Parts: sequence; structure tokens; C-alpha cells
Amino acid sequence: MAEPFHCGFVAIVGRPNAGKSTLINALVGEKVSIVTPSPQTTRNRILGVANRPQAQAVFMDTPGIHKPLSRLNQQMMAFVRQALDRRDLTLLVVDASVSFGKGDLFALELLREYRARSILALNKVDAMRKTRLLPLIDQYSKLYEFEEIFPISALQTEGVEDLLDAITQRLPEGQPLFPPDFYTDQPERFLAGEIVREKLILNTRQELPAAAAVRVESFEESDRLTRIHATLIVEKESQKPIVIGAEGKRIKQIGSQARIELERLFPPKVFLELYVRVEPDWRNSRQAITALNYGSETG
Ligand SMILES: Nc1nc2c(ncn2[C@@H]2O[C@H](COP(=O)(O)OP(=O)(O)OP(=O)(O)O)[C@@H](O)[C@H]2O)c(=O)[nH]1
Ligand SMILES: [Mg+2]
Repeated sequence: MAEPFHCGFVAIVGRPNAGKSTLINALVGEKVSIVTPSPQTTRNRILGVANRPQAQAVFMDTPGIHKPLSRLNQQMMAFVRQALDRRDLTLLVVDASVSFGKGDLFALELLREYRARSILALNKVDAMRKTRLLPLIDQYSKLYEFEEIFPISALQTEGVEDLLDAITQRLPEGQPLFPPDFYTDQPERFLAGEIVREKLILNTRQELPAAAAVRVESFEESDRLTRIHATLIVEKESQKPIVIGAEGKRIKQIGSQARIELERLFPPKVFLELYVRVEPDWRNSRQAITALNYGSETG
């Protein structure tokens, strides 16, 4: 008898900076979600599909679990809940290289609330002493009934294939939901904005808190050229020179780093135009949040 096909939704959840987006990219084998060393990089639900001969796992990357203060943060947590509502299985990602804290208990509370069947990925084992691993596994298995616990390094794609096997085995039997060449549901326009935002964060993160956003104003594709016009949004007048830099050097750097990556997605050539704009308190504006694609389906 032929082996059954497994297919289902997997919610990837965890604290900010745990490595969820790095992991979804490793699982899918494509960059579907941007990654930076700053917490709260991911702001909505990012879908990424991993296809194997006998399985299709539909992963949902989500913003880091935190207590929300601004409207933006409330929306971000709404995306976490949407993913948990929809999942067949939950993958909790923990940064094992930092010590256990209140935020970890808060994440576990959320799993309990959803009575979520969960697998635990203890990530960043490349950056920790191996002797800390067993006590940590012990601690987590006392706190929650995980189906399995995997030490992994998402960055070095260590343990990722075994993790994927364990996941797909636990997905319901059924036909694939998406065609085999489909790996994300993000519109190209949004993806372009995310790449610009990644470079913006990477170049300004020491000076700017998580207060910046990128809005794609226009996206025009033709055979030879993709023209993208995006606005870098900051909250205060004093943040504008940080983004622009001396003699415009920094914004130029952001633009050229983004363009190199965008040209791989939209070959052969991308023309990228960036502007900086101050939008006071945009993180509490429903209109701004919706325009940025951070408005959840329920919010
Ligand atoms: N050493 C090490 N670093 C990692 C690993 N996985 C992720 N990182 C780093 O951790 C940082 C955060 O990674 P992300 O994937 O953006 O984390 P996230 O959980 O998606 O973060 P938010 O979107 O802010 O919730 C980045 O600097 C990654 O390079 C790993 O296995 N080992
Ligand atoms: Mg992320």
C-alpha cells in the first residue's frame, strides 16, 4: 500500500528574536521572512510551504510573543492568535542561548490556553554550552507536555530536516493544499517592502528603536525593469537624519543593499527610489497600520 500523504498548518511561535523567521526560511529553503538581530522584526503572519515527496507542511511565521502596548503590537499579537487558531500543530521556538525568563513562561501560557499539540525547538545550540542543554530539556518537559523536543541551529540548518520529519508525521493525512512550486502567499509588493525594511533595520538598529516602517507606494513591473518607490516611515523629526545619514550615505547604503536582493527576486533590473517621511505615532494609527499590511483580518 502506498504511504499516505500528510498535509497541514504549523504555527511557528515564540518570543521575539528566538529565530522563528530564520527557521521558517531554513524549513522552506527560500527566504520568505526577513531576519535581523532586533526583536520584533516580524510584524504579521508569513506563510511558507515546505514540500516533501510524502508531505506538505504549511508554516506560519508570526511576530514574537510579547505583552502589547501600542496598536501595532496588539495587531501583531492578533496574528499570533490567528495562526494558533488555524494550526494543526504548533512549533514553539526558544532561544536556548539566553537564560529562561518570564517571557518564556508567558509563551507557555499561550500554548496552554490553546491546548496546543506542540513540538519544541531549542534553537541557537551553536551559540551555547552543550552542558546547558540537558537541564533545559528537563525544565521544559516539566513545564509543558511537548510531543517532542529538538535542539537545533536554524542558522546552520542543523537538526532542521529531522525536525521537519517529526512535524510532517504529525500532520493530518490529506492531499496537498498548494501546488508544489508555491512557497509563499505574500504579494510581490509586500515582499519588496519587507526586504527594504530588513536593510533599514540592519543599518539603523543601534539608533532607532522598532519605530520604523516601509510603505511601498508603487510597484511597476515590465520585462526589463521593476520600478519600486517606497517610503521609509519614522515617528519623529529627529529620526529622519538617522535614516538619511551624513550626506545621504546611509539611505544610499540601505537602497543599494535592498536593490541587490530585489534584483534576485525581480530580475534583471530594479530601480528603487526611497523617501523618508515622519508620521508621528503611526504605531497607534489604524489607517497607517492597515496601509502597511499589518492590519489583521480580524482587527
Ligand atoms: N547563533 C545563532 N543565531 C541565530 C540562530 N537562529 C537565528 N539566529 C539569529 O537570531 C536573530 C533573530 O533571528 P530571527 O529569525 O529574526 O528571529 P525571530 O524569532 O523571527 O524574531 P522576531 O521576528 O523579532 O520575533 C538573528 O540575528 C539571527 O541571525 C541560530 O540557530 N544560531
Ligand atoms: Mg521574525
